[in-house]
Amino acid sequence: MIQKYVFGTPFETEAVIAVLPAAQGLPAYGTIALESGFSFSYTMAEDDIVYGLGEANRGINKRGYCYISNCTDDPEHLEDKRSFYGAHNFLILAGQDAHRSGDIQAVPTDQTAPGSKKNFGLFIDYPGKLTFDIGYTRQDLLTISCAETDLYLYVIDGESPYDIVKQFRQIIGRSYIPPMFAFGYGQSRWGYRDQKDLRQVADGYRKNHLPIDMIYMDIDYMDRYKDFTVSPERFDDFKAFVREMKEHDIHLIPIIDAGIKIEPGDPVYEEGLQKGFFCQKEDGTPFVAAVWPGYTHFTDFLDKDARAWFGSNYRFLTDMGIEGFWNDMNEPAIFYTPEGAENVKALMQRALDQEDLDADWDAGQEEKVTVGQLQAAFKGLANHPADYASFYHKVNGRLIRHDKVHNLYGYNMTRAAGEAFKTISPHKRILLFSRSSYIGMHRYGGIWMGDNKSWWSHLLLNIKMLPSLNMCGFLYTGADLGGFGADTTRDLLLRWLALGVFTPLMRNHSAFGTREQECYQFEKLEDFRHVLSVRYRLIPYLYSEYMKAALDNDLYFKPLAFVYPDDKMALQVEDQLMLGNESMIAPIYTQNACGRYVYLPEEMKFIKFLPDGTLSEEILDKGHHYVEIALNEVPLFIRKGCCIPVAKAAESVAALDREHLELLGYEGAPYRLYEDDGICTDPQTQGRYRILR
Ligand code: MIG
Repeated sequence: MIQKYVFGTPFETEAVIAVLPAAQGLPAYGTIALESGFSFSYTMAEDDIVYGLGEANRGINKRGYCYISNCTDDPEHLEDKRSFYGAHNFLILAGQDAHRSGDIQAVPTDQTAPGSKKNFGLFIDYPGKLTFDIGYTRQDLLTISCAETDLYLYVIDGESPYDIVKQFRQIIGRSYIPPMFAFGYGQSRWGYRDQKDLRQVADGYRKNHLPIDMIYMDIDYMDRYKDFTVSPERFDDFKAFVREMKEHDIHLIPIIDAGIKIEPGDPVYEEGLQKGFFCQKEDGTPFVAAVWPGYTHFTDFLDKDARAWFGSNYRFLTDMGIEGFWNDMNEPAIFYTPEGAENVKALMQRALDQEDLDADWDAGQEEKVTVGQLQAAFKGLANHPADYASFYHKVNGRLIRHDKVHNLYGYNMTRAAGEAFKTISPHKRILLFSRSSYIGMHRYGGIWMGDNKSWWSHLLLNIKMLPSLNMCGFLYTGADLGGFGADTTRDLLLRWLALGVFTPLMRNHSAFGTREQECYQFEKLEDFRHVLSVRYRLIPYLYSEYMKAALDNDLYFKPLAFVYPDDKMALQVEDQLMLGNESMIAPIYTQNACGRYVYLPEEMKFIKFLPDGTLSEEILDKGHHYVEIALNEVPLFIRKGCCIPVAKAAESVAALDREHLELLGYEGAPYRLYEDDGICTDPQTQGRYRILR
């Protein structure tokens, strides 16, 4: 059961599409205070688990830290960070038959008897900054708070966390469905400059028989970083180049950035300006922010006409044969504003004019500029809170200050594209994913997890984020395999790819200036070929499970606890995931490990895809095991009594034989396969199920 509580005059984010009546009174759980902003607090029993929050730091169980929904371009994903690129305000409190202590503060209004199991979900539909203190200030206290009291609070009662997720997913609408080629492997790098570089990547894969379906184009393809342009110096005939790549079964996937370059005479800029589609400052002039193209304007994606206009511009690239995009910098990221730069300049001038620099500890003693002040000023130029409070959106004729709706920006940029594709490409799906997001965006596109690093710890973070994102509707997702920032290593990339084999978005991406990490850059290519082939062999299964998850508002990745709720051990597992309905993954995320411990909540068949193309299969009992997994092997566990289909290896999705599938797993078990042509926009009517035996 879902109750919708209305506080004040909420902004319509359109995250929820189901029409629900407003509930009377207050929620059955927790305490709500409205004196200084909004706050919801709830005392957690010792072993309550908190799930959710999508793209957030730390564990699958979110207890023990503080998280802030405030979409931020921060490439340092350190353990103490509280905000990443997305704002996914959905969580679940999962009670564990706990005996709730007597001296509870902020007493839940409905104290149930000790020993009862209680679960509830919360979705706080609020587009500004929102804080989730989940046992940070006080270990037993959950507090959700924000500065204003205008919001919708959805409270979901359910039998189990899993049931709560399914109910939630029902009201936020069906998850985005990409074309099937998007289940292939993709190579990306910030730094492929031109058609020559891209051709080299295509050759590196095709000539070495390394499977691939997509090559991503980063900002360098554009004419001086202007959206909806292709550099004429770097491509002689872009349309022909797109065609040439497609002849090799390679889809080029260009990036689109949020800011539009200020360049008098440029048609996109001129039109946006003339029609008033850019965000404005208080004085009515368009807001200016420096990003890659230099000074830019930000399209007002909350204005439906501006959205339609921006979206229609994607046609420039679809007309050249492009079938997929990734939307970047849409938090929106700001390097600096002219105002911010002036402030720093003035401060720097004062520092230059004084004889010496005061050390930090002298701050406040005199009027002198301190070293700390200078450093903070430079650091604070980017993504400065004051800048986000200095421009406005037009929503139904009303002006709304950006910081109050900040978390909706990337969502609506991607929505602009998604809505436009309905006209631009009514019958064929377009690949689309975004960096920034809010719940609701999951209907229009997927997300990637942003600028991680080539660190083993980020491989583990990648695993943990997956089920949380699925709970919030983001099914098409994955991280930069091999790591974006810093230099990767061969073993890290191989292990990360062995996780990526199972993530819907399987993309190797790296930053400008880092070690090259295309699979062919390393010795013993055949190991990479093998891992990528396993992905292709599994595509019929992964696609089928993805489609079931999307069409049934279900999860593609689940925590073990969702499937084995009565197994106390399973509740604690954070480095293994259930995939679809038949399998479990347990990736290796430790340097130099030759294997790992796994916990099996029931008997399972342990499968290894071996480098010679054969399999090893072993039935393992319920319990703890140490399993050996070499660097060039891909492990998978199949649930008792289940089977999964596998195809023959292929080098592209188009070349896959999806007709002749083999079953893997328990003898005699059937598999229900979902199939469609992988491209039509209405899979519900076109798709069909086939029982494989
Ligand atoms: O300021 O386009 O997350 O994937 O390669 C960096 C360059 C801008 C950030 C993205 C990353 C991309 C990079 N972009």
